Amino acid sequence: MRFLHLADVHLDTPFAGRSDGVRRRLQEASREAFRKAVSCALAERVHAVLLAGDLFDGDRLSFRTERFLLEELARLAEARIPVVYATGNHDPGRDAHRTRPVAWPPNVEVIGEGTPRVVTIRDAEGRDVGTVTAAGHASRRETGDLSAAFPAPSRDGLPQIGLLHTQVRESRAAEEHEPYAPSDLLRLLASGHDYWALGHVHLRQCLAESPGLHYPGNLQGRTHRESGPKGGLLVEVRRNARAKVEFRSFAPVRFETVTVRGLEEADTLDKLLARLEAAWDEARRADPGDEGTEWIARFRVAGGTPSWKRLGDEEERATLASEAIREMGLLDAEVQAGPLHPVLRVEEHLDRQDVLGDALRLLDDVRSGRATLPGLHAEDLAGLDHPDAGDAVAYVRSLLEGAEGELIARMLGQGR
Ligand SMILES: [Mn+2]
Repeated sequence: MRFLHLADVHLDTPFAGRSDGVRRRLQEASREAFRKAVSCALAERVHAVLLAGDLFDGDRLSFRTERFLLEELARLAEARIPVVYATGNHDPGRDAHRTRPVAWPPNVEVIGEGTPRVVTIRDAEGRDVGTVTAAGHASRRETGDLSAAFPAPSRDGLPQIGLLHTQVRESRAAEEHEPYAPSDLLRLLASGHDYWALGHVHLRQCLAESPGLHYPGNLQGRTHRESGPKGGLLVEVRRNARAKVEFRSFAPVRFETVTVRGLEEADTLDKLLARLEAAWDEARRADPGDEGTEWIARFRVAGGTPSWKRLGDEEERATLASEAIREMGLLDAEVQAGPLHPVLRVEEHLDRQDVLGDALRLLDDVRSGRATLPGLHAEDLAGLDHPDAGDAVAYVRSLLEGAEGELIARMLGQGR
């Protein structure tokens, strides 16, 4: 059986806090990503499209999205491609469907209750090609393990797929999401299904290959925490065999963050802009995106610079960001201040016989590994639970990056 696995489309996300133009573009981008997914399903002649919850962001459904959704689902109906949609915590079957009626076409199977339902998938000629077992969230706060009620797969030789919006406890970035309908990796692995089409965690990831346990991630990134290409998974699965899983990028807008250093010479707006552009171009050379990708950039400026005071000012950063949008053809941008300080020569202060000299030498010792970090307990370090933080010592070293400049600036009264 071949199918397209999508999750967390979040149609009609409000994108509050952005300008009208950007907000409208982002709302359209979610629809556009879904349209591309439907086109992919048609072009690849899949047997089914599986939606693993959070198709909608909230109760409200805009007229535009209602029309759009029915048109896209009709394209699939015309090609006789069934859609199985299991609801999530943002679009629970009992609590949200009352407030948000949709005239679902007959090719769409909506599963909005926790009782698992078994759907037989047939190809365009009417032959059985696989079985999808799915359960949905009835309320906004499903706290039980919905996978526990899934029946053992039938023994008919057809591929068996589980479809569920769930927080698998062992998944990466799970902590960014509410622990609704939590499930255990081991239970899913032992369930006898060939593939679990999961939704809820917005970070695309493979939890297991055989049986396949996959989160496709959300269809269109919504914040800077959701970077990288976004889309769906094209899956081919046979009974008792390893599934073939291929990522397809559908999101027209991407969120990316770059850190900009080397600002020692940047004493004018144009020089700063040139540094932003150079850092951005370098990042895009490594990861150019799809043709026509639109970008929302976050520039994190850090280190020693003659512009450090201006960059500390929110209004100045907003001006720099709007210049970057214009110059670099970005959809949107923001400039964030990292640790900024005046341009200083650290070496000139290293031999001081005072607390500043001591502190600088200590920093140097920590960085070079000469000083151990005694009594460093992971639980005392805020932020260490971040997935990229690494071990405690590496984490502290990363925090101390550029600290000398800030220390000198503050202790010699040149700080803010
Ligand atoms: Mn979601």
